[in-house]
Amino acid sequence: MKLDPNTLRADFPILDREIHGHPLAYLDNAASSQKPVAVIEAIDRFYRAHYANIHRGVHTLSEEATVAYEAARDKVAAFINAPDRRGVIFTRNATEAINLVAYAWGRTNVGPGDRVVVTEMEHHSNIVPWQMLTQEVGADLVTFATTDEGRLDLDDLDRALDGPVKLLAFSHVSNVLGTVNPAREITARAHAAGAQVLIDAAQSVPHLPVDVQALDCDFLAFSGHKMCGPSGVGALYGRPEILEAMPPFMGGGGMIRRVTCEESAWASLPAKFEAGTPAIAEAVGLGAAVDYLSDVGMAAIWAHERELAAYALERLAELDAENSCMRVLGPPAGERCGLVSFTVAGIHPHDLAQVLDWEGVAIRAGHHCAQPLHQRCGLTASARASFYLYNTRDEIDRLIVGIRKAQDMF
Ligand code: 7TS
Repeated sequence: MKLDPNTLRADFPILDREIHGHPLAYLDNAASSQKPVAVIEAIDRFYRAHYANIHRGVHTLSEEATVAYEAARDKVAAFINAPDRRGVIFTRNATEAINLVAYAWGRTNVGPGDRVVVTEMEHHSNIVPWQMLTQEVGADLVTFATTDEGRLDLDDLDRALDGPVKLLAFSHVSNVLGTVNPAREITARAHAAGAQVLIDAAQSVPHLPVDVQALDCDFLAFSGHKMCGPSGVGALYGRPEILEAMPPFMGGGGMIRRVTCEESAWASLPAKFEAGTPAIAEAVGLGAAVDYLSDVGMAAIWAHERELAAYALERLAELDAENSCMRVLGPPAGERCGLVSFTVAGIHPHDLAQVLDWEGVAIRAGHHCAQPLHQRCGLTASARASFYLYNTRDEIDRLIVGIRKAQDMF
């Protein structure tokens, strides 16, 4: 079923805001998404009626809070088709999920001379933890290339995997190029080379149906705040047998079975990786976000966003046809998600974002936490419009009008 963004917009109170006297056109969804009433109310209800700490009280509220928190885990597990709920660990965000793997798995499984492979199109969250790990243990960090068209260079993957490679970590969808990477094929090739695979799904889980069993990945990381959920909660999926074999990430309450003054024994999964009081209400909110997205339908959301991206590319191409002013990053419409990064000749992306803000149009400008990719593109910054289920063609038209205004000014 096709979704109707104009109906869905009524679910998002913030979209009623005016910015500098204009209706808000929120086109910065790759950075973070807005929240529907269903999520806001689920959090409100939880704090008003059911809040207590979890997994420790015998009193009623603690039991209710525990049930709500664990129900959210079941929802997240079903959403990504995890084979086992014990493989879903709540973290603060995708960044923490990746760091969990880099510390707990990496420092046990990666040694001197081993290789960790990443791609040139990664977000800093999927580069820096691997730089820290490989520098600490004396392993090599190897990058495989991106083509001029903004695709992963799969021919270069063989070179990158040819060695004692322990892990391949790559993004399912690029937050700058919008490229949807052939994740299943890449994962299969890494497995054939003896590596384990971490997929950074921060830009895919919110936007398209993601199935960890079909992908066959070993780890998958994402954030709640980009998928209509609250900030402060995200998730790591890991194969339970791998998570079982890993030492904990952080020590503290909740992750132990038994503690003496000398030593401790770990709790079973998933508690082993959830030290301390977690983001309880936020997890409940993420569960509500999963329900909301599932009700709308991920296939419909994906189709809508791709349609918007195709329309945006078409409109940007019109501008370019007038005076060759545009450079659009990434592959053609059929191969990308609902975001478009670009530069406009003679206008710094930050100035463009400023002019657009005066028109009520929110976009992001900068390196989008992907400096190596921008260097690869010969840029220091770009402008990015990123779409979600509540965006409309009309908002893209306003983006184009805003770009024209900026061109008149500069
Ligand atoms: N991986 C990718 C591919 C991302 O796009 C982001 C955030 C992250 C990881 C990190 O997510 P976090 O929730 O842990 O911060 N990307 C962006 C962006 O493109 N603009 O702002 C944040």
